[in-house]
Amino acid sequence: MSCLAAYTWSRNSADYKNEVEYVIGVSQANVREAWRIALNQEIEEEVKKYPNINIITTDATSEPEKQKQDIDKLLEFGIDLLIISPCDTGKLTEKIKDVFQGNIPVIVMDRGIEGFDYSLFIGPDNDMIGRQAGEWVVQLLDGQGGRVLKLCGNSGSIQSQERIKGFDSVVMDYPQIETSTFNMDTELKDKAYDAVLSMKGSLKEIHVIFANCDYVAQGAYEALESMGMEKGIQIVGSDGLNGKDGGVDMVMQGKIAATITCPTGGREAIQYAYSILRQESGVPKQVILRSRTITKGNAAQYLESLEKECFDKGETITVGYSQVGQESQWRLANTHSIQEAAREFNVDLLFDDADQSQDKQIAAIRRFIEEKVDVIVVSPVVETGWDEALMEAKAAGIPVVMSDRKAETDEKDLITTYIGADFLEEGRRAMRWIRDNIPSGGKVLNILELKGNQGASPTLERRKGFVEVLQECPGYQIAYSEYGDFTYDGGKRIVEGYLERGGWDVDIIFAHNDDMALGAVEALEDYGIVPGEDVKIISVDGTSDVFRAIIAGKINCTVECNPLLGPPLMKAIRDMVAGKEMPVRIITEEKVYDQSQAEEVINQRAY
Ligand code: GZL
Repeated sequence: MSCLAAYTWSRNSADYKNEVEYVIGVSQANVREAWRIALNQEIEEEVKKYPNINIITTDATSEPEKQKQDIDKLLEFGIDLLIISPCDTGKLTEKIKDVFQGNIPVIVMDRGIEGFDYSLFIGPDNDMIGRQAGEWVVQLLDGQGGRVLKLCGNSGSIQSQERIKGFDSVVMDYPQIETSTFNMDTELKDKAYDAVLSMKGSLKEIHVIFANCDYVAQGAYEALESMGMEKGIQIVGSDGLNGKDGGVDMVMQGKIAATITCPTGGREAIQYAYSILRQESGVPKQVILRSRTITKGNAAQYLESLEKECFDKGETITVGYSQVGQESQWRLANTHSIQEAAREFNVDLLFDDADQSQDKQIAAIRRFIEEKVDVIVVSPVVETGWDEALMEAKAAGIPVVMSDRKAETDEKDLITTYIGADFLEEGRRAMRWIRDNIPSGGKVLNILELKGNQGASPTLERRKGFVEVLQECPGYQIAYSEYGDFTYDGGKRIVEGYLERGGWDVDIIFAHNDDMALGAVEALEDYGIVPGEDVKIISVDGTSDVFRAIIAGKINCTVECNPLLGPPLMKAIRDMVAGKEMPVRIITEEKVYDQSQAEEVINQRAY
């Protein structure tokens, strides 16, 4: 059941709360814009399936200060979980952090906030939406080039900026496409109408208008129509809402050439909220929703897909899983989690261990295709070189999921979903910990970097994130860096080699994973250097072995990288086979641990 706050406050809150097991507060930025109305409708529709949940919705009328008051009222009411679509990310971050740290689960929707002080983020990839719009505009201009007007409503908002940035990142590769921008401070249709009308004289050179939301696209169309110019200029919108005058409707009426969908996530928010309230395993940290390009050619089919009932018949699903190898404790825990979850989710798992060989992984993919599995999952040992094999899987009609590590492909739509960690953030967290806990004392401290295997996404991105923060910290430098392939022996070998060359001048070791850090510890001790004291050691993964080393004072910090991907992966696979729209990325929950809390948490560690 759901209601707007005004109605609820007037009732005896005890009754409303005691009627059900859970009350969820939904703090809306506003309930005026079409996209937000759609979000509300989706939440209310989904919550009908949960008789033990009531929701209370508040409307901040786009005012950050009012949204903070709304949150306080919801907390006073005694909600069990907060779903919030923030008016303004910067101004709500601290408030959301207070709620989360006050042990009320928080699901942030649509607009991301700084940091990770929330239970779950569900939203679109607005940069991707912009890129998809840019790709369609390039197609519309058919390589002939032309002039594009970017009509940007609410130009100060983060999602407008991300959409325009994504759009520009595509069209900038086509010098024959010239763009101009008209910024408006709101996304209102009438503002767009007046703006386009005011450009009458200069519209003759314009071939396409890109509107960063369908409301603006509608205003632009109506202005062009009033000047008899609607046939000469094509419009590409964003949001792709269905319903009358929504983006999909405008495409079907021929008013706009395309719209890029921006799913609201309302359904997923209630589904995950229920899992969080029941403390179920497998709830990720971020769910990034997929956007689709809707044109006259696929609009009807898209609308039909929305009506399709997704029902998991519980039948056995056959999954071919190509695993990197057995190089680390993390990998062993990851394999165990995948195999356990396969049994739990009624998945027949064909498991192949590639011993860190891409050739073996590609051979395994081809074997899975021959065996006509339902889904192929790959943990790619390196980021590139997958196009040919994945195109064969696509031709065979077998969806491919990337688990744990990412793959880059030239061809589009070869990968259905990525489920794993935010390696960039892991690298940033490692260097932030160094900055905050190892004062450089006016010197420049030397860092020895033990890297994973060359070309692997965790290797590339952990380094990139680490360096991003390092560049702001003049008291530190990477003095030496070498690939250790994520193995214990790799870490040991690099440190021994450095020691044997003489002149040990390293203050800090940053290891891309725990196994290499532990190998480094052995090498240091063999040379009479005290690890954790003479040399501070920071690693990534958070395995039990490293927790024991932290408690023994030999390692100083580990940045968690969750290997327990089995439950969210198998749940996503069952959803996909049942016909549900798959998120484009599912990112796992991760923390940072050091000597101040290692002893307290080691017994809770699952790997
Ligand atoms: C990270 C994973 C990395 C671990 C290593 O998701 O791919 O590979 O950090 C593992 O321990 O070998």
